[in-house]
Amino acid sequence: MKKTALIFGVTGQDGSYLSKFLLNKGYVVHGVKRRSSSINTIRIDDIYQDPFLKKKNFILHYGDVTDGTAVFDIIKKTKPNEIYNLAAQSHVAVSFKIPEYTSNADALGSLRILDSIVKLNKKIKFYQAGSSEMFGKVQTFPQNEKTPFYPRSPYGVSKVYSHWITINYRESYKIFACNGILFNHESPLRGETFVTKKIVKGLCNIKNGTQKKLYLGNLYSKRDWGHAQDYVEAMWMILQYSKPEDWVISTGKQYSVKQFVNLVAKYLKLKITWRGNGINEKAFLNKRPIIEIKKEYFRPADVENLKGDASKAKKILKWKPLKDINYLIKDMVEYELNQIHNV
Ligand code: NAP
Ligand code: G4F
Repeated sequence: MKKTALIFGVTGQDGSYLSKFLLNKGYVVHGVKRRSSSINTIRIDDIYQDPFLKKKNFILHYGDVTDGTAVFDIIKKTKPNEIYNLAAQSHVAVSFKIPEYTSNADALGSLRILDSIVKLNKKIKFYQAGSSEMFGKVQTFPQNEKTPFYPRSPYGVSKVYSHWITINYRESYKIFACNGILFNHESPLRGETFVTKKIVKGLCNIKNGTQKKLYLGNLYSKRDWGHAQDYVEAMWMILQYSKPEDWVISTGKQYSVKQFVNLVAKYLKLKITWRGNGINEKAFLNKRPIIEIKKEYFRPADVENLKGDASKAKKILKWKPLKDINYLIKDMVEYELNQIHNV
């Protein structure tokens, strides 16, 4: 019998890659999308199936993790073997602007799913999309499953709640509920306001002459950036392991935002030079400033120094990241240049 998966957050970056990964494995995939006044399914257009087809293996349902009735009804109707909770207001800076909504979706959303699992079928396996943002003001370096959390945003705090409620339901009701603690992962499908996509798109447009300047915030923040395709495979592996546990997924390599800019510029053969300090730091191309710093892009509290230690997943799950930062940049830049040339 084919396995059935249910993905909350199917229209997002990871939802799109995970859907394709599971379809390739022979799963029937159900996805939950939010009602929206404009089309929000662009990332899954290539796997969309006519709802009137008799034999479908990719089926979409309207729902929202802030709506407990809908969550319960969709799980009841789709009877999944595995649930992946990827649904979240996932932008850290935005979480400072809409903290209450972020908490409702990112903290209580997971509770609503877990509680439905306990009421409907305790055999359903559950994956919670945890984040390295939970480490926040990092207490050890690099960070692994034993590193204490110190979240620095409403987003991070909400994800810590989801982490612990997942463990609490696992221990209380003996369900197969797992946390992935994933470090930043990017791709051509990354949302346009996250820093990697913003840099890639901005520099491609500058090279093409259709944008004059790119405005950024904290250039010295460091991240452990991987490729989303590698990371969705880890989500699946986590649910195939014999026991429900919690797992750090990362590359173990760290770059600053400024280094990421330099790597993208180099790939595009843009010879940029940096001058100035702090808010006045700028990148120049042929004496023209093309990157400037704006205080509006700094966060009330930032996470400055993330680097993961995924030894546990490497040793036990035999997971390893196959795509390094150079591949990631090539993939993102080539996609962006294609978009520009196809307009
Ligand atoms: P993303 O591109 O922002 O996708 C988030 C998904 O959640 C979208 O499908 C979005 O729908 C949906 N969503 C938002 N609010 C919802 C709600 N109230 N009810 C139902 N669905 C809702 O994020 P991603 O990068 O794919 O990340 C997937 C998950 O992993 C998120 O939970 C994120 O917090 C977590 N995570 C991401 C990373 C990373 O580096 N990418 C690292 C660690 C953890 P719309 O398309 O309608 O907005
Ligand atoms: O790309 P970012 O917005 O990602 P951030 O905050 O690390 O969050 C992402 O990764 C988390 C995993 O650790 C996920 F849980 C979360 O859902 C999301 O996917 O920012 C990265 C860094 C930050 O320190 C930020 O201050 O880049 C810095 N930055 C500098 N200039 C900027 C900008 N970030 C954004 N978004 N835009 C800027 O102009």
